[in-house]
Amino acid sequence: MTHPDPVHATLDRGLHQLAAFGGDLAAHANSIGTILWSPPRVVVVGRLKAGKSTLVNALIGAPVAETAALEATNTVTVYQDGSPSRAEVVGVDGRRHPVTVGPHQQVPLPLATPDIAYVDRWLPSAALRRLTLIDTPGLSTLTVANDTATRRATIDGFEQTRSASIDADAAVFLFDAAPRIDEIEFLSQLPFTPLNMLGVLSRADSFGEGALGRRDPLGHAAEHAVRMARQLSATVSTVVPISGLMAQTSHTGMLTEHHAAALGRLRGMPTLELIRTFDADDADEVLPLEVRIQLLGLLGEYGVLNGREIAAGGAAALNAWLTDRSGIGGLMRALDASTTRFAILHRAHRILARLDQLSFTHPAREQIRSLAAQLRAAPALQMVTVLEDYQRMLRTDPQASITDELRTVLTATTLAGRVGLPDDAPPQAVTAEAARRLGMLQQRSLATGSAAEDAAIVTLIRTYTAPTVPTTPTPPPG
Ligand SMILES: Nc1nc2c(ncn2[C@@H]2O[C@H](COP(=O)(O)OP(=O)(O)OP(=O)(O)O)[C@@H](O)[C@H]2O)c(=O)[nH]1
Ligand SMILES: [Mg+2]
Repeated sequence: MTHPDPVHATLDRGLHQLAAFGGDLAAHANSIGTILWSPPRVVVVGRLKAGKSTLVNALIGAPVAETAALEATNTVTVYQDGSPSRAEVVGVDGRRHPVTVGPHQQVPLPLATPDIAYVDRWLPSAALRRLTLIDTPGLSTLTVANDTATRRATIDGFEQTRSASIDADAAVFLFDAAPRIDEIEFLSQLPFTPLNMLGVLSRADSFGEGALGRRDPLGHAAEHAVRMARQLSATVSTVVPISGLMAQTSHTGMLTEHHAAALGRLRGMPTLELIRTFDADDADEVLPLEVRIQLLGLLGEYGVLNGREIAAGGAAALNAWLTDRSGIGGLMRALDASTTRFAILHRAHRILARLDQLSFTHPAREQIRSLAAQLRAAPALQMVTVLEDYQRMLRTDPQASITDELRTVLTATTLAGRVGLPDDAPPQAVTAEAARRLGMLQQRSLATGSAAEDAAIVTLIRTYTAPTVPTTPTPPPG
């Protein structure tokens, strides 16, 4: 398989070389190759009941993840494209237990939840061909067991116990109120950077005073998301306001003509009378109780209150309105941007780490080590080293100017941007600025504060002296 993206192509060539060393290295190359050629893996994390599973369903386009007001998700589940619909329950001991499960069934668990690392779930889905989605139990100090499952799969499992790790390339962090200190602390332990971690302000349809309040909750949430993005800029790239509920309803085919007709019948009813109707035990002549419950479950208060006019135009119109209001389009765009640009660098980092690991344990260590070094030196993978330095600096000194400088280099799409100048700056100005930055770095290298900073300075000096033109990777085949 060939790929136009230079990062993919370079790694692919490297893995072919690894396979050519012979013996069991062909099998290793194959197993590492699956990391390279599978769709980006996005993990959804956040507080208990923040709406994670609902959002996962919306993104998959099918109601596969259990969502409920009372029941909590209790296993980490990896949703990926594949036929037939099936699952494998992976124990914390690394053993896999295959189970059969229909497309709309819950996965039967052959182990007690504390013994489960995660569940691999396959189902045929076009959406999952582009993106593997990982649902996690909510973070909460009240449900220690579930919380542990998420932490184990996302943090502890990461480099040490590969069998128990979910290996995500990007993360979506969901919150419906200001994140707490312990949540921010959890995020800082995840192996992600603000470049591949996206914030979602969930339940936007009930934000603030909610649907019946004085302000439109969606507008209010959008404003708040801008503030949160500024506040959390050391953690997430952006904050997108979302109504997962409206997105789920409009993206999973749950909404029928019957629902639209029922809602359309309430058009023109004054708000107070509408509230009374939904609260009353004896309003069956207006709408039967079960229909009212269904409508609230599908649309939420906001959708019921504001979707009535549109509903009179039929289910397709109501569905389009829900999609538009839900904010899911904005989230998909942000996800695409972060997975195409930064998840691939993150993935390249994981592949090089696998090679490093292999070089410690394998008899052909010399050959593997020199292959890894050769790959790290390849121009297409120059940014992987910058990313690794950025990750280390985020852990040791997130406020340092070097950390900022690394981020500038990573996010730039032009040579001018890399040295912090506007993209259209003239070449002489770019050269002069690179020289100035080199001088500063050489000064700093005389008195650095940490090993991470030492390494970062070496990388930055290399970046400014032998710049390769930044490329915008194309998305993996889907
Ligand atoms: N109004 C409204 N309700 C939502 C939204 N998203 C989820 N809910 C409701 O909130 C409840 C919990 O949703 P889930 O998706 O199960 O939340 P979760 O984060 O997966 O919960 P845990 O897995 O238990 O941590 C359900 O009753 C959902 O219908 C939303 O955007 N708006
Ligand atoms: Mg859940």
